[in-house]
Amino acid sequence: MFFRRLREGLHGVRQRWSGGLSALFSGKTTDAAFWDRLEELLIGGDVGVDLSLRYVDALKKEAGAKGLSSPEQLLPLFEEMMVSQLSAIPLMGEPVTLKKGELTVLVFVGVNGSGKTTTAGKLAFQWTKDGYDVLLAAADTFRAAAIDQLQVWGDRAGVRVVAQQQGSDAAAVVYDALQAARASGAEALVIDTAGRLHSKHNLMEELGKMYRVLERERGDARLEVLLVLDAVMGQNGLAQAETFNGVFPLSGIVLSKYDNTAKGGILLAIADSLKIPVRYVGLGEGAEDLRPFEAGEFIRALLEADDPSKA
Ligand SMILES: Nc1nc2c(ncn2[C@@H]2O[C@H](COP(=O)(O)OP(=O)(O)OP(=O)(O)O)[C@@H](O)[C@H]2O)c(=O)[nH]1
Ligand SMILES: [Mg+2]
Repeated sequence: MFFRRLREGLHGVRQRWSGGLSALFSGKTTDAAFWDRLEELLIGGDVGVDLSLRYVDALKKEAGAKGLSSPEQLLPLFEEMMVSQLSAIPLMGEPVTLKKGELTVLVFVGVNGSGKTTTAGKLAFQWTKDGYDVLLAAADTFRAAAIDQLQVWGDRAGVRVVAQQQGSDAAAVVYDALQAARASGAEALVIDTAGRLHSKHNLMEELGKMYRVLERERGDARLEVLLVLDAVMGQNGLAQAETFNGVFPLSGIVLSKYDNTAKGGILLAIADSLKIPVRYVGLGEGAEDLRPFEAGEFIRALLEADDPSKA
């Protein structure tokens, strides 16, 4: 089921990126044109210039060392190269685990509309279903609608939402929510924050303030910070990850909207330069549409021939 959704979600990627890759790897020779085209497809797929060149070099070397000359023989090597690059990062594909009787605080950050509130709602729903005691916090105080939207998820999950008035200090909401979580013995405090441009200094500063409150007040509660990245983000995802990580050290990424048109290469670039693991993928708007990321399947689906009978 998961794989099928992932494959459906990856349909856009395959068409735009690996449609070309699978055609390339079903060709006859690994001549200069082959390597140029590979480089071009990788860069076009948001892998980034630097990493694309390194992949091409590494694959060339392996091909030479092993005496392989047909693209078909190189495909599994290439796949393995990308999978092991992702898998080498600690916590890659690991969902956030809760501990019975202990508090885990989970904060969602990201740019406007990336899927923070939805992902917070999905996790609150799933964790409640798994028998954990969960609390939601509406630290997006910019829009009244944001609080209402989280409340809808709270109602759906049967989870209390800690909120203040629209326009109040987000760090104060975080402080209140932390006290409430302690007082009620909650095992998860899931904090939704306002969407903000990573390039807007004052908004990032507000996030920094939330971080300082959490660090100061959380005691022995565990803190997890997930950046929600919209799958269609492309190269900009790397800049977002870099900036957010500088303000609120990230423990992972959620790749949302993978059921829509999606580009995957940016994950490789982020993994390469920032070593931040992808923990979840969002595959729709429903409460169940959040799954742990799976590096092997992700890369295989990327590279697979676009065979409609399997989709
Ligand atoms: N198809 C699909 N839609 C999603 C997914 N995640 C979120 N959405 C939709 O994307 C839109 C934005 O999601 P939100 O959760 O409101 O995003 P946000 O980051 O909280 O947005 P702001 O608070 O405005 O910054 C909503 O219409 C969601 O239903 C996903 O995995 N798949
Ligand atoms: Mg939101």
